[in-house]
Amino acid sequence: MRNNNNNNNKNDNVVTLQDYNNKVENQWCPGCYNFAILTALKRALVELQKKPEEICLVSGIGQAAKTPQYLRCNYFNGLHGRALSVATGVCAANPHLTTIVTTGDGDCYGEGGNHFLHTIRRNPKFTLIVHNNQIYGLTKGQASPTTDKGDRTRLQMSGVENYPLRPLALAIIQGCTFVARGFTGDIPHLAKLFVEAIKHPAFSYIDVIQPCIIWGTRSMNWYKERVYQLPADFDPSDKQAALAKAMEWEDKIPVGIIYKAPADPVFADRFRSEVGADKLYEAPPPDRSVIREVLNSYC
Ligand SMILES: Cc1ncc(C[n+]2csc(CCOP(=O)(O)OP(=O)(O)O)c2C)c(N)n1
Ligand code: SF4
Ligand SMILES: [Mg+2]
Repeated sequence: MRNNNNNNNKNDNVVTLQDYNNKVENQWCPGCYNFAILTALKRALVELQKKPEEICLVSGIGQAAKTPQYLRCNYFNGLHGRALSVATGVCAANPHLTTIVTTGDGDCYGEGGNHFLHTIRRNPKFTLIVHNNQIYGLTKGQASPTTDKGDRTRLQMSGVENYPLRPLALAIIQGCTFVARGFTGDIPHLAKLFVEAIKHPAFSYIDVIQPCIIWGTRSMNWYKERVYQLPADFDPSDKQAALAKAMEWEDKIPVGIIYKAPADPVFADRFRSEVGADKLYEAPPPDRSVIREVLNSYC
């Protein structure tokens, strides 16, 4: 795990946006809506007065998955599709860290689709933020599981043939107790959703609409014409109503907290009580010779 800490010019106890800035050169296209997610996430962490050393960001591979490198905090940039497994391990080992996964629709719903389903069932205490641009951005424009049927991409030149995944509905059905959709066209609203998700005492999940201005099949204007905030009288504890909202797409796209329920006991607590591994993060690392012996047993 890395700590990209290169900002040491502050010594008071109030956390500010400045605390999360680092000097890593950003590789996203100018105007990419990933910047909106980065800004909203920093604002949320400041709102919660979380210190950078209390945060661990985890990602897989892709444009979205570069996000952890652009905040000054602990991070783990792992294999494609495997962010959720790493994050589960992080919060099992150290439940005092605020663990957040920031990754893409391809990474989370395609390569990592299996982990998406089973992580929800396992219910670890971390927040999953999916930058959903409905495309494989980094690899230059192939359809992802959320690309709409009929949309033409660089690879699917006659239009995508498959039906798109409906990940929010899947999450509700699988028992996720915090399911939301955010929009990069409204950063203050997105930051509020992040705050609520991080405060949720179990696995929380936000799918964020993030148009890719280079390879995406839908423009920001297309989304703006359809996105609406859930009304104040919408009851997110009503599962059937939430499922209906989670399926809404094309003509109207709701954003906000779609489903919220009382949290079940989280994975790390169950895990620690099962194996008696309290304060696992304080345990010394195992002797290298022991690890070598285990590895050699596979040769
Ligand atoms: C095992 C494996 N398969 C494929 C790839 C190639 N690859 C890298 S990123 C990516 C897609 C990323 O799409 P998404 O998660 O939507 O991120 P975006 O770039 O759109 O933000 C793919 C297929 C890889 N790195 N590893
Ligand atoms: S290719 Fe798309 S997702 Fe990637 S940085 Fe550019 S605009 Fe953003
Ligand atoms: Mg994508």
